Amino acid sequence: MKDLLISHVKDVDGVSPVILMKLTNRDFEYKLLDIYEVEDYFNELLNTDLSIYDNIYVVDLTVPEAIYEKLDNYKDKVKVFDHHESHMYAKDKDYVNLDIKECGTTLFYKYIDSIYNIANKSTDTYINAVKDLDLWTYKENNNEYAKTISTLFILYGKEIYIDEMYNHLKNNDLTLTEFEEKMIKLEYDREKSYVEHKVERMFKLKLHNLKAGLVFAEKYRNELSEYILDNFDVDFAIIVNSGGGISLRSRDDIDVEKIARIYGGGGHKNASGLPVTIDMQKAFIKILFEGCELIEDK
Ligand SMILES: [Mn+2]
Repeated sequence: MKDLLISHVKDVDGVSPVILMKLTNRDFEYKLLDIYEVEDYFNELLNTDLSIYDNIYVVDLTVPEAIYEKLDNYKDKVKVFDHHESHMYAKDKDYVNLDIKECGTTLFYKYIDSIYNIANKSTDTYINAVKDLDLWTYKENNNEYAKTISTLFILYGKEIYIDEMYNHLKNNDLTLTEFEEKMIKLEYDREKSYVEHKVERMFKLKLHNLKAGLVFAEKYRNELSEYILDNFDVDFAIIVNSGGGISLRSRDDIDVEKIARIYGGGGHKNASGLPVTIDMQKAFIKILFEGCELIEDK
């Protein structure tokens, strides 16, 4: 028998549970999903034979309310671990572990370690870095290693990142290889020039009585946000990746989760996001090419 892990595809907090599962030596499958895929995936999954799984773990994803109606039938094998405010409606279910002060990976780690004893010095350091990265507290906590894993994730992509980090953790040795050191150095240089270039075209706007600095960018949303918050008189930063999503970042008491919610998103007080929907992209195309006609068949 095997386990099934379903987690978030987008970031280090979403993929790290895969690494933790590997450390247990259990036979398992995993599926990494983007937010907009969750509902369809579960509807399909719940129509298949789930008796092949001992355990089904869902991490760092908000499960839609309608899905819970069906998921309740499998509560002996399903466990959910999440930290999104938008998920709080499920907090009373005994197979759901929600805590907005943690991240998906830390919640899952505590549970998995209590059964399989995977903890060592490196896993503890690693898990803390994931949390500081995901909750955007690495700067105030001076957690350099959080920045390192963020860069490695960008450089390796998710599959290689999972393998490489698994090796580091299994060997209880987080020392970077010479190759990693070199790549990270190159990446920092590239990041610096990217950020400086992008903020040259920052837009400043007033939104719900707060001032925001907005840039269009495909990557380095955290680094760009930091730069904007450090160097401009704004309350929060908005990074628009028109092919992906919109990230909102703030510090201290500025609550961007509230703002994200108004526009159909969610997340955490200092780090939230909202989707760029297909309808928004269509509207954008129509602004770019006035008078064009969108053809629905590809
Ligand atoms: Mn997360």
